[in-house]
Amino acid sequence: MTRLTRRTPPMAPGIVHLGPGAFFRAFVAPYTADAVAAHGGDWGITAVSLQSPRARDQLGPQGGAYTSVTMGPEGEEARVIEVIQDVLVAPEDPHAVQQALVAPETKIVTLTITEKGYRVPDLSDDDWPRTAIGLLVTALGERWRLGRRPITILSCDNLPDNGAATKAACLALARRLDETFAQWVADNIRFPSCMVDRITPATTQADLDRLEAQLGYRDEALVLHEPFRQWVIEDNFAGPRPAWEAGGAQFVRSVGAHEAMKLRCLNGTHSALAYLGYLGGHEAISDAVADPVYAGLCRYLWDEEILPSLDPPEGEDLPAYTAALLGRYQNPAIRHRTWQIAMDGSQKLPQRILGTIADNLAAGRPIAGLALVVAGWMRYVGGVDEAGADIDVRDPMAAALRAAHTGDPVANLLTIEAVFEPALAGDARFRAAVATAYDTIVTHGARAAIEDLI
Ligand code: CS2
Repeated sequence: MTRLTRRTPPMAPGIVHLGPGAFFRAFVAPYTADAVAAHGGDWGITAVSLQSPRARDQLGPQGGAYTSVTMGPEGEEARVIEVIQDVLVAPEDPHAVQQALVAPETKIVTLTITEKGYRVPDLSDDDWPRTAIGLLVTALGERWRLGRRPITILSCDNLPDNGAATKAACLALARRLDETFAQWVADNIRFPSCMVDRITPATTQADLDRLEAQLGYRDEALVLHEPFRQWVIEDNFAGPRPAWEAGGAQFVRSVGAHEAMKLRCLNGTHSALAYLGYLGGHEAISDAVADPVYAGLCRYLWDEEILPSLDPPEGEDLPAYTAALLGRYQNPAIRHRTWQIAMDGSQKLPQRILGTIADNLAAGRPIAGLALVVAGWMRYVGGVDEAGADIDVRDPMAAALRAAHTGDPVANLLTIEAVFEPALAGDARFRAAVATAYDTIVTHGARAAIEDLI
């Protein structure tokens, strides 16, 4: 079968993107294609892989072209996206990456590097220039020395205040290098926050084979995603930007309320379904919510514990938002594995679950449901499922999490300050709720523990 190849001429580059995985291909790139289709502009994307050569091996032979497949309950729709102009692999060619970041035509750097990608590297670590923050700050230093125009760095990861978090990480490193430079970064580089949303499961080999038969060509870089997408962006750019509103992006003064709604309602229940669903034997989100107990868990968490913690963002109706979310989870065409969402829980729990718990405790509201999610995570990271089989726990802290499973795992895990703030970990109501939930899961199983709750 023939391989997909690019049909349109190259576009002049304007964006460098770090982390060209499935979410980028299902989200930032299609929005950019919409912007260019509607309003033109030199917004070709230079994609940079920070670790593996996979994206380059997939996209390179296709000239950067790939297919974005919308998977709806009523069928599929394929669209070829051709905004990626080049794919670089940072460990292989750090010089080319720096050149792209420093190039005068680069106006925006977009990031999908996952929660753990924002770590501030240690200068005593030889590897620091190869981390995401190291690459960015090195390039900003070069732009500063050369008097190049300021750029915008747009984080598209699921972190609260992702712009401020990126700025803080870059400034922390820049200050260690040169105070004057750090001040230039603070004064000139813009770091807008944004809320991103589109459910995008990892593409499997079986997906590639099935779509090849349907499309009539082979596409190694293809991505599958749900029809829904939402991008709310703080209107804070250092220079020109693509007309992403052509694809429906909203530009607003402040995205905090949107971010909290999405992280707590969607990602919070996603993590709940990931840990408790995996333990209950559910492979995918759609399988879990087909079980009334797990759908009931989502409704319980939203109605009793999450919505009361939120200020509704302008233009959003929270009960309608969560009702639509359940519909999105039920989409049978999307097989989003609980195991995939369970990854990196130590990096995800604080903004998805623990902040809501802290707010509820402060306001005297209930926390039993969210405490059950924390207990589900604790049970999961022990690395053994309810049938006694090993769980492949993927987490930067996996070894420490596993090691905590001797004696009193709940008490041990609560001492990990990178996950649990001491004030929360020390709250007797929280400790008791998590300990009770953990015992119920261990004794009766995750599903029975949910039935008990709802
Ligand atoms: C998921 C998210 O993998 C995960 O942790 O919760 O990737 C989720 O699918 C997206 O945030 C949806 O926008």
